[in-house]
Amino acid sequence: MATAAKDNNSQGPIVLEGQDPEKIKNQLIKKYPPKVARKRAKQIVVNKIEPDGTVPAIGSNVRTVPGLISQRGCCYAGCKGVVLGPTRDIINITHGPVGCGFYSWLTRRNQTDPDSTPDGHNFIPYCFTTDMQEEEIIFGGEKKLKLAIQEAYDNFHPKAIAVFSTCPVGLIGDDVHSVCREMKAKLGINVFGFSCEGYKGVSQSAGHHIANNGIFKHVIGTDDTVQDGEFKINMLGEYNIGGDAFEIERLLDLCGFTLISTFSGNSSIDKFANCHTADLNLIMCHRSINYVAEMMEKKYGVPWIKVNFIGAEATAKSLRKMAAYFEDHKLIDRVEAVIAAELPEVEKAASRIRPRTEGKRAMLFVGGSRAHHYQELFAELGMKTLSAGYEFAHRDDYEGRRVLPEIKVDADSRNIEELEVTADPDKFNPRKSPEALKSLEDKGLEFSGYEGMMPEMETGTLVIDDISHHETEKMIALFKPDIFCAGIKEKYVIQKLGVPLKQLHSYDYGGPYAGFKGAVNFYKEIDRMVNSRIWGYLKAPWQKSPELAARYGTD
Ligand code: CFM
Repeated sequence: MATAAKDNNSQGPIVLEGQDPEKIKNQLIKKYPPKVARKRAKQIVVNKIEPDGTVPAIGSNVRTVPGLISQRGCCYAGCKGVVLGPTRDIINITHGPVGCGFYSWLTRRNQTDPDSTPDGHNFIPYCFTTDMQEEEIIFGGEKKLKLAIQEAYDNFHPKAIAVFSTCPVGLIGDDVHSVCREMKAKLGINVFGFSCEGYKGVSQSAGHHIANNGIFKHVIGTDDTVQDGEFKINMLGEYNIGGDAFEIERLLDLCGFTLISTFSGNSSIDKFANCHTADLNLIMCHRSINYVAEMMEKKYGVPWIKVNFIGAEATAKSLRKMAAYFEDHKLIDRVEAVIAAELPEVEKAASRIRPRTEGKRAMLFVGGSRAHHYQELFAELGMKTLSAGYEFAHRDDYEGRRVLPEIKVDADSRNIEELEVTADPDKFNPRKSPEALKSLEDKGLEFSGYEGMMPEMETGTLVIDDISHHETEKMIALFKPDIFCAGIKEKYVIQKLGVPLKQLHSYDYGGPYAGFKGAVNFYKEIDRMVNSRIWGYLKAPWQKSPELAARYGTD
């Protein structure tokens, strides 16, 4: 299989394609006013792996400078769209003007399988909103919200209704939580609200935290039914974009794991309620859901490990880690058998495609996980990551969780509630003794750990947090990468510069890219994109050699 990018660190500092990365950094910020340049300089870092494995500190999770064109989204998007949106049987009502509901309607490609819940509920295709008008902005929107909850209940009889606040709701002071409590008592179903106004926090990351808190307070641990099955796990931070969760579920099933709940790809509310009965939490996207894992460990005693199902090697490694945790020989053998059966097809595809992709260069600027995870797939194709960054991740996602104690809490983060969580007097049940955990750790299984993106990138690469449009254009002009990974807002601007853009949020209608079958899909897609001749035809013929010449009559 391919060598992972981190092996190259042993070669010592590698300068960005013969160019001094510090000079590149200066070029990116040169045009900014001095104050802005100083701020951006903290968020643009030349990667350097020290002998002890540490990396430089990077500025992140701070406000975007007004006027810079950012890739970021808002707090409401992180709460309603990202974390709760993929659950098919909760009715998610946007309390706000119609635009917020409309523009968050079916724009994220989280898939779901309604046939796997008995009642077949699937509300994802609907858009529910209170459609606030001037009248509500002036006189308050609580009455309209009550009516909306009632109407949604009467029409659909869901198991749960969640309410998401948009900016004006916070500004006028509607108390969505008391409305939800009242309607919960009236209707006899779970109704809960989120104060996830768009302006809270500096990005959608704040919305993740608010969503994690809400789901922990209102749903997790409310159903103690013990399910049949062995090796019970939850998958946290897998949102089934392009069918990724389906491929992961296929593998888990083949290996013999019992998936209690996924947060929140292909999920239903009943699974969330019951997830505290699992014996291990797996974190796929650390940024969006680490709070749930931490809180579940404290309250119920479920340990967590970091996994990654993006990349064939990473998938095999994650399955092995999971099997090691349960210390069951039959499970370990079955996992090995699944890996042995699945890998040949992946290796065949990689060896066929790799000669065409070897040495090509990628740049990845995506939310809070994928800019890291997808470097694995590019490495498997022999491609090099020149530069990468997150839109909204925190220092621990860049530098590893070891820096958590150093992270200063600023006013924006203080704005987000930190739940006080303690062991549940009845339901706390440590799944392994401290000695058993220690002995697994001694064998190389790391608990509650994530080493972050930068330690896995080469020394000398550029790590750019919350990249601006200006910096993006500069990077393209300076390096003309073979592929740029970002989202729909960036796609056509960058393609007009002659560089193919792979959407790593929505996958451009493709996917799945997780697991073994997903890796093969990705290899084929990247081969098609980086080797297309279309990019060479970008200059119109008349731009290269004009056939007509003219003179002004007055000359
Ligand atoms: Fe996690 Fe995500 Fe991501 Fe994210 Fe997102 Fe997404 Fe993303 Mo778009 S939860 S941090 S808030 S992996 S929607 S599925 S692709 S920015 S890198």
